[in-house]
Amino acid sequence: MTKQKNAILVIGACGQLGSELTLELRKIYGDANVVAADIQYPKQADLRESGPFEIVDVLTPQHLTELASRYKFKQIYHLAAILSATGEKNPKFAWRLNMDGLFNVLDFALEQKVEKVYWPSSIAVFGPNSPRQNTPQDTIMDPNTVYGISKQAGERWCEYYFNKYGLDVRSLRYPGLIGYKALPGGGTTDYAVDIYHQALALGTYKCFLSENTRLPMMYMPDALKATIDLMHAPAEQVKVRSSYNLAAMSFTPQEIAASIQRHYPDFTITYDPDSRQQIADSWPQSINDSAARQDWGWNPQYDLHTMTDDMLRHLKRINN
Ligand code: VAH
Repeated sequence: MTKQKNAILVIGACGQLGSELTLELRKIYGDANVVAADIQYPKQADLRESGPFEIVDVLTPQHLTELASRYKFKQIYHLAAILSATGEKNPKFAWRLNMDGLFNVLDFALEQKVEKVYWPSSIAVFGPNSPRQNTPQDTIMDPNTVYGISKQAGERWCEYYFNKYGLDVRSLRYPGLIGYKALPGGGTTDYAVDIYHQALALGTYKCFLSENTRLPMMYMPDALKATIDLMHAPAEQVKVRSSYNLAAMSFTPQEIAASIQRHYPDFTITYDPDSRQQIADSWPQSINDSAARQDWGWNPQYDLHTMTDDMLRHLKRINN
């Protein structure tokens, strides 16, 4: 059987980032060339119907080698992971999925001579003793969630596979990501997506973080642009092989509520912090992403109000 050449594999394609990144990559490389993979079939029709889909459990290497009998992959985007809040409920599995999944993909990419691998890190790699304002690219990192520990360890391994084996692995430390196409799964920043849905559905939102909890955030179109810009950058411009700090904005639940009230003056928010408050309090409030700006021209397009305007416009369209 002849293999399909120049294929791109997206593992974790049904997730919040994966479902949007897969569609974006299909626009660039052609629907048939971007293989979406996850442990379950996508619910989203556009993701399901726009190109190939494969059931892959990244903890089963045989799933990957079976794919390699039918596709020659030139790029792999490995997005499957357990996020911060869910990870604290099942720490050992979160470590196993986030780390063994990464090793399986890195080794598969070496075996198959994949040209480039993308793997997402997070601002969760920083911890209580990291500088909280304008957090530098290189600084104290003492993450205290399993998710953050696995992302910090994963960054070390990505840099090791680059230096030791020459594998072109690239990575970004995403802030909280906000999009209208897919719901987030188990993160501490998920409130910033839920609030828009609840504003339209109920006119009120009960926030699981306190009103002044400032966190770095980013609108999904900017996250997609950063990911694709990094992967398209010439290798010599990619000087950071652990993971790049990436930033767009920082805001509090009170500020995002005020942004929504520009459209819905009667919208109300209440606060009922839960265990995710401790996680948020261990993270930076703002990020220094000068390395990404200098090395490959990173430049975000959305701020809080332009994001809110776009989110509400799309959610109203989808819900009507
Ligand atoms: C989380 N959305 O909340 C992810 C992200 C910076 C936060 O890594 O776990």
